[in-house]
Amino acid sequence: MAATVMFVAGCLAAALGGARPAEAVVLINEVLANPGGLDANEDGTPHIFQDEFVELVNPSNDPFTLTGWTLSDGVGSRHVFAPGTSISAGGLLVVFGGGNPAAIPNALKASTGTLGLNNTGDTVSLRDATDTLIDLLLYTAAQVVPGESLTRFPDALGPFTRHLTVSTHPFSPGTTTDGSPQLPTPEPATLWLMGVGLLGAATFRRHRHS
Ligand SMILES: [Ca+2]
Ligand SMILES: [Ca+2]
Repeated sequence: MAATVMFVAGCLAAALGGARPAEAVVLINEVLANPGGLDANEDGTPHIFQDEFVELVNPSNDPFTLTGWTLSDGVGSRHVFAPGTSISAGGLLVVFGGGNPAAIPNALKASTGTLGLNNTGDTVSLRDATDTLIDLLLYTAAQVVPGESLTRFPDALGPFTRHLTVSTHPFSPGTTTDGSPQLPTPEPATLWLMGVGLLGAATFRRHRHS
């Protein structure tokens, strides 16, 4: 019986290890401060300010509405999220400095017309509608590589790292580092592992009683 308990516990631990924290709030997930002549918003025009972006991620299992939330650089507020702006469960949302990011999934343009991300270092902060700080990225000039973003890896969970160290692409606005529109969903694996655990326990019991 002890072996059965340990087997099931191990499966549950493995399943929980890959689960998203249900209580997590929206986070800053990726920042491109220096587009480096690349057309990150895919509007056909490389632009030193318009192609800057800040990507957010919602690691929770429920959609989240960002009404009145703000994105700021070291100077002040650069974007206010319009009423009803939502980010899906496990989804991403990206704010570009400007241009026409129509080809990018879940993309917006900064409401002030710029994100103002300095190449020499800056702070990017996400605040809720009551101006409470939710997430902050402080980067230095040494971390800014032209044409390459800083991204959390794994998406939503890990620390910030250079995008090309975890991907063959220099950035991934609106998607995870591997190009998915959603964070990986642990539910099917969780159910599968729990199923294996229960099957294992049932088999073990049958053998004991036979
Ligand atoms: Ca562009
Ligand atoms: Ca991304």
